[in-house]
Amino acid sequence: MRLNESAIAQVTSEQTTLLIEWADGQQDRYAYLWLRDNAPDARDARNGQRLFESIDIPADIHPRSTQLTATGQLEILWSDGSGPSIFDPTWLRHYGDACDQPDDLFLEQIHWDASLTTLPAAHYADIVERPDALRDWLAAVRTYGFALLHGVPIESGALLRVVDLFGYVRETNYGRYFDVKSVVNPNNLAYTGLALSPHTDNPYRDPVPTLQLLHCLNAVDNGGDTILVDGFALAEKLLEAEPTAYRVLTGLRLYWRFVDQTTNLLAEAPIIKLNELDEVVAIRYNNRSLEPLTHAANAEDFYAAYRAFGRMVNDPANQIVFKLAPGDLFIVDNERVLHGRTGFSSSGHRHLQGCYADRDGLLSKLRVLQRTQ
Ligand code: NM2
Ligand code: OGA
Ligand code: ZN
Repeated sequence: MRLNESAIAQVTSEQTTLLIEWADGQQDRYAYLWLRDNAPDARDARNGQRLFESIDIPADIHPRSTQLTATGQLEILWSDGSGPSIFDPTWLRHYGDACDQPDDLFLEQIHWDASLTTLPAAHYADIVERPDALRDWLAAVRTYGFALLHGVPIESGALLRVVDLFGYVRETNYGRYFDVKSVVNPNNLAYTGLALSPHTDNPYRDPVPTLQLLHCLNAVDNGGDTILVDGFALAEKLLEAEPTAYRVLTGLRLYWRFVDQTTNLLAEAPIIKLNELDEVVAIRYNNRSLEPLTHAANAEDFYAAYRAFGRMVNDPANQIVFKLAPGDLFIVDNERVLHGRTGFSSSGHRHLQGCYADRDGLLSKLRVLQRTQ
């Protein structure tokens, strides 16, 4: 018989912790406060939400008794008269194996550059019909920060049906969705035939939309090619190659703005955002919308760092370039992957439709699909 590593061999009550010795010899300690707070009986069985106020647990809470049930579960009666709390050993073992973050997606984020030749892609009909195909497509968005979709109906608004498969549209001053084509009096350079160097959208919003979709309804032969760049890969390279520039771009407060007749959006954020563990969590990069530096005299360091990052953004070795055909769509994580396009003649009839959505909804859908398959 296989040794069940997450079988409890022995339990010892210590001063403030319970020591569990597992069948494979591993030992783990659990604070009594943690056990009381996270016991199954602390939660409503119908929805899993915690029923009591954690701050009301007596500071000196400890077991009145502990015992192993016939099925190997750990049962605790508590000093304040509460319980029984019945713990599943596999669940306990999971927390014993010091897990740093509750990432239950189990998907590695793979950094890429121009050498990524097989682009993550799926067919619209497949992700509509098959939950496993939808799961794989959403997983690619997590892994690579983007994914392509072929065979989307060439109809106005069809991109909303794609969003409906995993989440919710983020409506903005541009509408629920918007037409990206050359117009006479554009309020945004996206609505011209100009090239757009790789950027993230809407840096002037707080929070920024974390996903963007662009759907091609009509393409032109010359120009209008799509460019994608992995901003997380660039940040990693910058730290390695130019640590001073990295420090400036992670630390310097920058302002971003969008103004038109009815809108005046302003947000403050660095180009590379780090979390408390100094991990890169978001990239914001859009030269069209960057406000003047507030310290006009101290611009040297900023421009040196900006140049270093910008050179990487525009280096073909970091870019993947492809042409969207009518019925193609791509989705990007707008805090990770920069997108852009080459210029095209504004007399042609290139026509994309775009919209924004949010990553939390996509990851929620992905977890639900992982659970049911
Ligand atoms: N549009 C296409 O973030 C930006 O300003 C890029 C956004 C106008 C919604 C363009
Ligand atoms: C945009 C944009 C790219 C394109 O609308 O935000 O970047 O291919 N468009 O037109
Ligand atoms: Zn854009």
